[in-house]
Amino acid sequence: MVHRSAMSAFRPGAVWSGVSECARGESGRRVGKVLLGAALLGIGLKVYGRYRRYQRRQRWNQAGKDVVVLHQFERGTNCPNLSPFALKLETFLRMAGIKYVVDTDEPQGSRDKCPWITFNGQELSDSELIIDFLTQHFGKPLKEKLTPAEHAVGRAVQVMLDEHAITAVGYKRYVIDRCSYIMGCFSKKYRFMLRLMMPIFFSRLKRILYIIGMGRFSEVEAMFFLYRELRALEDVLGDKPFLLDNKPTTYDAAVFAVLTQVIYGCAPEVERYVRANYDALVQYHERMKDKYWPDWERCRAE
Ligand SMILES: N[C@@H](CCC(=O)N[C@@H](CS)C(=O)NCC(=O)O)C(=O)O
Repeated sequence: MVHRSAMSAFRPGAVWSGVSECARGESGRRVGKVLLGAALLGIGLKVYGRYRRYQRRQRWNQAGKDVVVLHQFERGTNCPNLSPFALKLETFLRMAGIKYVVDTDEPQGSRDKCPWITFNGQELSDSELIIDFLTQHFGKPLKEKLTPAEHAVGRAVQVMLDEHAITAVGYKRYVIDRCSYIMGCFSKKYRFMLRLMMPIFFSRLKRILYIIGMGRFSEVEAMFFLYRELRALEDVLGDKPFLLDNKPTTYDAAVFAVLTQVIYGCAPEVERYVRANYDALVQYHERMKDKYWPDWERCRAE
């Protein structure tokens, strides 16, 4: 009964005439103007954004034949990149001697992930797919001589680090420590943006890490996983100078990038613990750094 009387009280015609009467009044006209202005501003910004996007692409397409435009986040204050995937790709480009230029205007591409590249007018994303593509394109520039079993070990180590160890680092960096250390590792611009977006950024990341599973562990448990994986990495490395061979292979790019995050981009106590307990990994990291990042100090944000 109540429902029916409420329905009969609702007359669309009456609502419309109320609205149009209001719109004809002085305040109604003012609201209309504001709404129109906001809509025009929105359209204008969208058109301008598209134009800037088009201009950027024109510029990137002129980078030169076979020159990679590497789109990634800005440099960190104590390491070249706080994205392990971007650092892996940039390290690979250096290892393979592929010419590249860096862009930080649009660090996330069509899949909304960093890194991505523009290469001979083509856009590609995902560090693994990009490395595979470039390896084919440049005719296996690293000249690796690995057996299928060694490739399998390399792949397993890489997945362990890229898909698991790094989630423990992210959990520590952003959720457990609530960005207290990592904030200072970002460039000025990113620090400003992160502070502005903190509540949204934090709750999104917390939810993602919870869904993945890492976010359900205590700090002790998360660090247990991380350190156990570093020990496994050290066991695979053994006495060799590089992960699988006397010469670096593609897998070393991934190992180096993740170790960089662990040592330089996680937390001071983690860095101290790793330096005290994983000497072989620290020496390995130094070896890769000296070989491929002689300009490490220059590749740092203020
Ligand atoms: N599988 C991808 C992972 C890339 C990735 O997750 N990048 C992170 C930065 S470390 C990112 O773009 N995150 C932004 C987001 O997910 O919104 C790759 O290897 O390139």
